[in-house]
Amino acid sequence: MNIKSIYYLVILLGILGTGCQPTEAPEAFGPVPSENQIRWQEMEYYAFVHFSLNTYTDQSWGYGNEDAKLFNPEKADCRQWARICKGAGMKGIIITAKHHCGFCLWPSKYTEYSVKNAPWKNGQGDMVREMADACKEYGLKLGIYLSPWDRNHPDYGKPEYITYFRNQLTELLTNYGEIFEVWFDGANGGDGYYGGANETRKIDRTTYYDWKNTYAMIRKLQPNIVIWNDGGDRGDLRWVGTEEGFVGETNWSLLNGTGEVEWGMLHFGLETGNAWVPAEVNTSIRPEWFYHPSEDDKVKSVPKLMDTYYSSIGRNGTFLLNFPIMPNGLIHPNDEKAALGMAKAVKESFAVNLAENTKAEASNVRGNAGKFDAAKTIDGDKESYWATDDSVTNASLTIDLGKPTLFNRFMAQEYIRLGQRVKAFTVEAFVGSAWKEIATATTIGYKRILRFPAVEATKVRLNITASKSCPVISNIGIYSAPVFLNAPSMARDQSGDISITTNDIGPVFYYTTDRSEPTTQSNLYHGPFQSDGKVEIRAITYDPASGKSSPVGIGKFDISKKAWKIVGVTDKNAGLIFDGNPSTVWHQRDGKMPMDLVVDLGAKYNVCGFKYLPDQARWSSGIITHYQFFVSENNKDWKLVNEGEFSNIKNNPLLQVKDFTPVIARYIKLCALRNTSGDDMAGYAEVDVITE
Ligand code: FUL
Repeated sequence: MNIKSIYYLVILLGILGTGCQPTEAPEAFGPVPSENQIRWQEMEYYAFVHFSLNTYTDQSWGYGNEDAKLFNPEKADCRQWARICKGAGMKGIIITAKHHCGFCLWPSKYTEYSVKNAPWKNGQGDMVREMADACKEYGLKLGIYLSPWDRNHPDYGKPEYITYFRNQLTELLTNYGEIFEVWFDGANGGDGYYGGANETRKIDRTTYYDWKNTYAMIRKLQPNIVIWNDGGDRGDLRWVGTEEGFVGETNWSLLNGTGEVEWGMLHFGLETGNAWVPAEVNTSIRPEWFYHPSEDDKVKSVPKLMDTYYSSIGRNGTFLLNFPIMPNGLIHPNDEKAALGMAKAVKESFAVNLAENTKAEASNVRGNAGKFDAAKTIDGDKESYWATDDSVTNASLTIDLGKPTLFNRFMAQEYIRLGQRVKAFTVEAFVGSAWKEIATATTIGYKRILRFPAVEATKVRLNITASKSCPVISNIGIYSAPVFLNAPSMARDQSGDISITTNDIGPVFYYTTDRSEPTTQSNLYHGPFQSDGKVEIRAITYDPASGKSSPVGIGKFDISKKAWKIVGVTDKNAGLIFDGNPSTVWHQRDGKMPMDLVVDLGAKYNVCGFKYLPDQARWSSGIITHYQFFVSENNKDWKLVNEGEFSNIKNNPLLQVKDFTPVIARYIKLCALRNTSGDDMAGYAEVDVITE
């Protein structure tokens, strides 16, 4: 190149650099998502289906010795599942190819414990294949749940099992087309059948599975996959520390790539994390993961599902909603109705983005070529964004709605390809002639949706008050969503007082005591009211302002606890286990495991079951996992009437309900054999009995 051409090149670069003022996009800040993680995050909402031998035994976790012959879903129809999921607005389905019991829904070459030895289709069936075909037909993606813990396999705990596990993974990731997500549950080691050994096997979850090599194998077989793992090694996605269906309001898509993960890190992410590990919120449409007929009337209502929507997708997570499949192989109509009801509510809520076709202005815009200006947040293009100069970490963006507009939702999205940046923001509305703060929040991430009481305003202002680096916002939405009231909750204390509560602000309650459907003509609730013995209260929440009412909430109470006493315990706090309040707890600590809780019911009853609600605090101590339950008429001669495990109680601390053949008893004894913390403590939020 001669001197002259160098001269012209310099001039040209000068023009490009200053004359047209093109501005470089901001540089990525901190960890960023992979293409697979972005594709997954944009799915937002997808399904789990739980189906296995548990479906036929009414269990949560199979022991591994259940008979494969039980599996006979005479109406099995994966197309029904896919049709419902599609109608519900979901983008994929993850099937429990193998749960902890070890039974395989596909005819694996490596075990006899599978559909090939079940009567279903004379052993010729393959549920994973049918699921894959149905997903294809309905335009859904397929995901696989393969439990690392296998309570059936004789080699579980030995190195040979890892080969078996990888062989199964290879079958699943090779023979069924593209798999978008693979799910490795963290429940691990413990007692099981293990090929007849019937023993307890402990493994070190940080080393046993050698995840590093398994991951490499997975990525080779399925280059577009994301890996979910709450076990030792970090996958591509993280659990949020609860199965109740919500992630923290502050939610960083970051974690450290190695090292121990505490509950708080799962729930809120880690602001300083060095790896992109976004949150997936998994929950079931019923309390449990597998189908139990007793839960047919416990399917989550549309308002409850909408709450979960806002607490997952609305908080920078994805939403993985489970359908338990019935023994006949179908999704129950109640579950279908709820899921489709939620889809309708989502559609209605976000049908019209009131920010579109309005004007947007920002306090600072990167460069002056219009490439990163405020209008990019309302142009409907997810690849364009508003960005400020590098040095700016707080800035505001104003949307001029042009006329007084009523709204109650605000949505913002960061352009996460450049990292997650925003640490805090507020939203203001221009009401009349003044700005009014309507919401304050922390992180945004891929998507954040805020809910607030409806406000009528001409302008809306997003103030980013703290950001790790210059903010990069790709989308803003303003919506007027219909409001759904939650069914009220009911509790009865030991004195017999029943109280009705809800999280919704402002409404009133109407209730009945004769099992009739409550209406606004029923009893108006003025505060706790007295009751005795068995009662069933049905109640609705009613909002006089909108004239809307909630679905019906049902509170069923058994015999009165007025005369109940804990035998041999002087600690005054012990009474908290009968106070009807799930958030108060008593820990019994003055003894060694096994530990007995003896209750005098004050009179003889025909007892046919008991209920145990564990401490509801996250990962608390003393949650009973294995128990025996005895009854007595005289506090001397005891009869064992029920024993077993409270499966999955650590991750999902639900009310445990156990039934047995009716027996006359005045005294009951719940014997805690083992707990989640391996120490000498038993914690109880509530204990109750079921009588005939
Ligand atoms: C849990 C398992 O133990 C449950 O049975 C269920 O599969 C759920 C999705 O993960 O931890």
